[in-house]
Amino acid sequence: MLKKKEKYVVAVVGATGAVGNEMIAVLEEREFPVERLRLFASERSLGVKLNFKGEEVSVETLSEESFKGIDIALFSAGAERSKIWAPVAAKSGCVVVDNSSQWRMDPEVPLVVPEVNAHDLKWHKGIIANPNCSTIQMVVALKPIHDVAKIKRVVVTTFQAVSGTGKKAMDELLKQTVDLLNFKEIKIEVYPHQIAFNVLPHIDKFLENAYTKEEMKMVNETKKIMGDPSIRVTATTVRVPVFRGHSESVNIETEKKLTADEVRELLRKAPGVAVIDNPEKNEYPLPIYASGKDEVFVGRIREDESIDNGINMWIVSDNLRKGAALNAVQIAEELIKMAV
Ligand code: 25A
Ligand code: L14
Repeated sequence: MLKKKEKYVVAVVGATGAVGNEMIAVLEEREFPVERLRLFASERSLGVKLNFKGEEVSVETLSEESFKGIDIALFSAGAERSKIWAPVAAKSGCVVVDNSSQWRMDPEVPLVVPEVNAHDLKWHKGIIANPNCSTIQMVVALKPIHDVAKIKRVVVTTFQAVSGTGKKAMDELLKQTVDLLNFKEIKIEVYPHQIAFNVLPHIDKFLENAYTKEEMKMVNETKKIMGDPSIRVTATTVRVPVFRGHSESVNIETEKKLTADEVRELLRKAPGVAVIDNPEKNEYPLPIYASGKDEVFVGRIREDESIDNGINMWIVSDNLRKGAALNAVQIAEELIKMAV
């Protein structure tokens, strides 16, 4: 458990990555009570200095002793690193908020989106998991609907930005685009196919059931965060040549009938949600506008005319902010509210 203090020693593990960078920015912007910031990455980044509140902070490498004196550690260095280092950190009394997929489905680890299930933080044992980016933005919009009308089934298709994969993928999209426009040969390294000017129905690895791991994360994590294993979810996750901001086409079937107006009303009042739904003015959520913002944007809200109690909507959010860094910092904010 976190001890109440005026300011906390905070660590970012994976500080030089796409999500780690954003974590540092979000801690600064939200004026998180940081006594001292410690930054960790691999040996590749030794010597790198990153800016926090106008001061340079040197990147360190991890060792068994690293977590001594650290109160809160935000991890985003991939599942392999979290598997090894999150328990080491927790053992030295530090509370870990882990962005990787490593601990999310562990029954001993709460999986938290503060707007949906902040109450689950009460039972943490030193590690708290930050959900998958596509799942986070979806459940923020689903929760207020589920509370009044009980969602029976969700059918979701995602349109995911390359920044979810990390910096290398962002470089690859940029480089392929420039090379193609200059009639040069392209290099394909990060994804199995060209990503520039293309759409890939493939995120993370394929599993035995023919779904991808990303798709099954959406299925399983949604049930765990919403605390309702009866919600049926099916997902198709797709990579698109967008740098930042995941978009989702979401169809839901509810037990109780809701009109599109009722859904808009519910979502207008929902924490963390912004409704943009004026089709007559061509206004709907777009990843280029969601980029750099904190909200989960919802639009194209309409009744599914093919079933009795169905709603279609379009959900967009910045995958590096609400989908990763912001959600992790919000979890840390909840933790310090609960500290005694
Ligand atoms: O292992 P996984 O689960 O498959 O996940 C790996 C990828 O997922 C991203 C992450 O992006 C990583 O590439 N990622 C992880 N969690 C995510 C989430 N929730 C997520 N993406 C979205 N949502 P990344 O590359 O932007 O960040 C990786 C960070 O982790 C640091 N790191 C690596 N090993 C570490 C470590 N930190 C501590 N201890 C270790 N042992 C990593 O630091 C980075 O901060 P770095 O020093 O290794 O990277 C510095 C720069 O080098 C680039 N790079 C990465 N791999 C290679 C590389 N360059 C050349 N060759 C490589 N093989 C990085 O892009 C970074 O800019
Ligand atoms: O958090 O977009 O499980 O490639 C791992 C892969 C997030 C997105 C996770 C990607 C993800 C990601």
